[in-house]
Amino acid sequence: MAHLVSTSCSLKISSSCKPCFRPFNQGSSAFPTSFTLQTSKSPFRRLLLHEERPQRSCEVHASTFPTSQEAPTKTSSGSHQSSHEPSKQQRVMVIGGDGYCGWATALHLSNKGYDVAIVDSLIRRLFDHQLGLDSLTPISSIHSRLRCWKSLTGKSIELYIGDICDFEFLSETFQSFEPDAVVHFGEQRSAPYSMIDRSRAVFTQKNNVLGTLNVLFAIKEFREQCHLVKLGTMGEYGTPNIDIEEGYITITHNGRSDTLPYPKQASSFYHLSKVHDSNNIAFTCKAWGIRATDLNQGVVYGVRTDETEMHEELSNRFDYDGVFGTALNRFCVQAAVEHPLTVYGKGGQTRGYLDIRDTVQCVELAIANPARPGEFRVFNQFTEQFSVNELATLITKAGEKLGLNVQTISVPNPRVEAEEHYYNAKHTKLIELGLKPHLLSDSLLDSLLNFAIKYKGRVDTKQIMPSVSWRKIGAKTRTLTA
Ligand code: NAD
Ligand code: USQ
Repeated sequence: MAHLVSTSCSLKISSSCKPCFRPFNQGSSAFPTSFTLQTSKSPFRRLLLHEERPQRSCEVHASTFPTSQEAPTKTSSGSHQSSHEPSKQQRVMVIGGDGYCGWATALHLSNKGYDVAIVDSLIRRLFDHQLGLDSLTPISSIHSRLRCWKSLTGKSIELYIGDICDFEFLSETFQSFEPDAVVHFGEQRSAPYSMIDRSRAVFTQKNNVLGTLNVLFAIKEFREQCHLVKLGTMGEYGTPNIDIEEGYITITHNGRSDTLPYPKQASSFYHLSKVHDSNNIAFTCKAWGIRATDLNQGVVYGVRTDETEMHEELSNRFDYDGVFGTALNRFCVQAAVEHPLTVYGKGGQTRGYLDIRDTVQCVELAIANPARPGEFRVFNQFTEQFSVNELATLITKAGEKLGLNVQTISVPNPRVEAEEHYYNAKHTKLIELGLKPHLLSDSLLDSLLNFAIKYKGRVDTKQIMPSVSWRKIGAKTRTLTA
């Protein structure tokens, strides 16, 4: 069923003018995910924005390590290249490479000498159209972005437009590109989006869980040695009243001990989709010897990276709305337009945060130091913890320095979450691999605020307040209006 969705009063998308879709799945009534232009039957699926490379010989690998216990005992970092320079032209497929984290990562890896392909259905751009949202920064089409990158650097990034839930598309993509590593960002990643109504909840879990399952099957079928670097989330753990470990915890119970997956207490249908992904990946590592790294990422902030800075056509997206915008980025934009900072509830909600420049660094480190066959490796990917109140205080101070009048309001919390809680999450494994964090400093906040001020003319203030309530979610398809 199609959604009639708009968060702006002026735009109502009716079924007569909605884009033409191919159903998500035969017989499925869930959210439509691909344009007819992009179906697996399309001969134009692989867009030739790159020079054709010579035919490579097919690598065949036997499956010899069915469980993590049986895998070789060398350390992950010791058994493979550990420098930042790929020793050979490693081929990295970036799924979700048109999105916020994926775009910055694809450029970074290309710049570092990896051979990169982007796989993306462009559905994120469609969500914006449907909900009447827009990035703070103007973003170019993926085709213009890649042309610009090629003309600036001489480096080609291959582009495969399609939905990874379509296994035929994904298999052809795998066979054509032959990745050594797959970085999987390609999911519906907004907790509020997943809580709009039943159909968005169903869509989120189908898109994310089945997409990831397809990636696992594609690796098993076509590239058994390929390393999966999967973007998970710190939100999988929830906010337990004990320290959060990196993936696993050793428990002694009734006199016996075991190291077990850390308990998961996700608090949205989106965050739950990540838990299901993690379970599926862990199982296939054991069963098929897949090598995987689950990057449990915290909330990302910032927009510039060395590569996106090179040209405005390469600009990354910057979401500030109540559905896709995340806390710190939203607060910067709110301060820039002198909208009160929207602290939900008591504001004691504490999370791990990281600069987008560290996202790209972490992914590169994970690729350069791959998991062993059969290993399901979990890294907590963030650099600092803040409560929402702490973020509001930091932005208020930084805003005042720039002459802005920054106020804070407590908005009734649209989510169901602890507003005052213990939070201490470990995050040492990426540092051990060499991560050099960009910590949130006054100068960084200044530059983020100045960036938001530069584009403040593009802000639609009607999109700032939250419009999705965890408690009011219903079965009926909702049309959001501002
Ligand atoms: P984004 O929405 O900007 O990008 C996701 C991209 O994936 C989009 O370009 C979208 O079109 C594509 N995509 C979605 N479903 C697809 C499918 N079935 N087939 C092909 N392409 C598909 O999101 P983001 O902020 O870049 O997040 C990327 C990943 O990182 C997500 O998995 C998210 O859960 C995770 N993450 C993000 C943050 C954050 O703060 N942004 C924090 C922690 C984890
Ligand atoms: N919050 C506010 N005011 C706002 C926005 C958010 O108080 O205006 C609060 C939220 O209630 C929450 C916290 O800030 O307690 C973080 O919310 P968020 O919207 O910044 O982040 P979240 O919904 O958790 O999701 C984002 C990404 C998601 C990723 C997650 C990492 O959208 O893809 O998985 O961050 S984590 O939070 O570690 O799970």
